[in-house]
Amino acid sequence: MTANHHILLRALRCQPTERAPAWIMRQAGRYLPEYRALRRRAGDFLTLCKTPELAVEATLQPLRRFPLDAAIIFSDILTIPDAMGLGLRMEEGEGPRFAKPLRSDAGIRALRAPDPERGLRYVLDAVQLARRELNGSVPLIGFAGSPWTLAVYMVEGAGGGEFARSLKFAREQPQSMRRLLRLLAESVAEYLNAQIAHGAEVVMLFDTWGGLLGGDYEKFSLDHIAAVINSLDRTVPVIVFAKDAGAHLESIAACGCDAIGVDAGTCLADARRRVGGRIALQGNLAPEILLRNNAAELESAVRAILDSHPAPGHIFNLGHGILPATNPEMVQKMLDAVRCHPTLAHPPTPC
Ligand code: 1CP
Repeated sequence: MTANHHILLRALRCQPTERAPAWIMRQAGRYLPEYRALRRRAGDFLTLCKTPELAVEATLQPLRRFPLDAAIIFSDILTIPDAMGLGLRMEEGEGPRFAKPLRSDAGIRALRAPDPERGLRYVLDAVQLARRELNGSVPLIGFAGSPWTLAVYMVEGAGGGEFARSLKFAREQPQSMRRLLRLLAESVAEYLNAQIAHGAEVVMLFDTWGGLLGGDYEKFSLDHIAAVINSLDRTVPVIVFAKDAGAHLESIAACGCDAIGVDAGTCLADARRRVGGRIALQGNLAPEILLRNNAAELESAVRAILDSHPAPGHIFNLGHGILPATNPEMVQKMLDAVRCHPTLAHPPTPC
C-alpha cells in the first residue's frame, strides 16, 4: 500500500508539505516517443486502452523518465459511452467518433448503466496491475469524465467541435438531457467505486466542457458531479477538474470534492481566497508555455504559480492536458523547477 503520508495525499488533505507535489494531466501520451512506439505496437489507441499490460506500460512510461508524484491510469473518459454500446472509434489525427450518437429521448431511454465488472473489466484489471507494478512508490489516480462532459460527446458523436448540438439539446429537451445525466452519474459512480475497489488511491472527474454552460453550469454539470461524489466510497480523495468554470469556484468547492483542478485562466491566490482553506487546489501552468522551448521563461512561470500559492493544499499541474508537440526536456525542466522551490511561509502573491 502507498503510505498514507505520501506528499500527494497530504497535499490533497491540505496538510503541510515540504514542496508542492507535481504530476501532469495527460502525462502518458503523444509527446513521448516511447508512447508513440507503444501505440504502434498495439495497432491503435483503443487496443492500447483495452489490453491491461499495454495500458499499464503507458501508465508507467512517464514515471520512468520524470520525478512525478502520481501515476494516472492510462485510459480515456469515453470508455463508459463505449461500454454503453455507442460504437467508439478513435481515428488517428481525428479524435473520438461514435457510430451511434444520441439524438432522441428514445435513444436515451434505451441506454443502461454498464456493469464495470463486466463491460469495463479491462480498466479494472489495468488498475489492479498498475498498483502492483507501482509497489507503493506513488499513488495511482483513477478517473472518469463528468456526466455533462460525457453527454456532450454522446450527443455530438465526435470531439473537437463547438458542441452546439448538445447545448441546443440541453436547452430544448432539458428533461431528456437530465435523464441522460442521471444515468451517467450512476454509471460514473459505479465505475469509480470499482476503480477504488481495485486499487485507485485518488479519483478525478474531468469536467472539460462544463464551462460551455454559462449560467446553466450548476443545473447541467455541477449538480450531477455532486451526485457522483455523494455515491462514492469516500475512503479516497476526489479531484474535480473544472475547465473554464472559474466563475463557479465557490459552488464547486461545496460539491463534496477534496480538490479542484483549475485551468490556466484562474489566479490561484484568488481561487484560494474564494474557496477557503479546506479544499486543495491543483494546477495551473498554461500548457502552451512548454511549447516555447524557453527554459528561463518556463522556470519563472513555474515560480510565479508556486509563489501565488505558498500552500499547504497545492498540487502543481498544468491548467489542461500536455500538448502533443511538447518537448520532453521542457517537462524535466518544469518538474526540476517545482522540486527546488520549497513551500515558504509567505503570503500569496497576486497573479
Ligand atoms: O492518438 C492517441 O494516442 C490518442 C490520444 C489520446 C490519449 C493519449 C486520447 C484520445 N485519450 C488519451 C488518454 C487520456 N485521455 C488520458 C490518459 C491518462 C493520462 O496520462 O493523463 C486521460 C486522463 C484522458 C482524458 C480525456 N479524454 C479528456 C479529459 C481531459 C482533458 O484533457 O480535457 C477528454 C476530453 C478526452 C476525450 C479525448 N480522448 C482522446 C482525444 C483526442 C480526446 C479529445 C477530443 C476533443 O477534442 O474533444
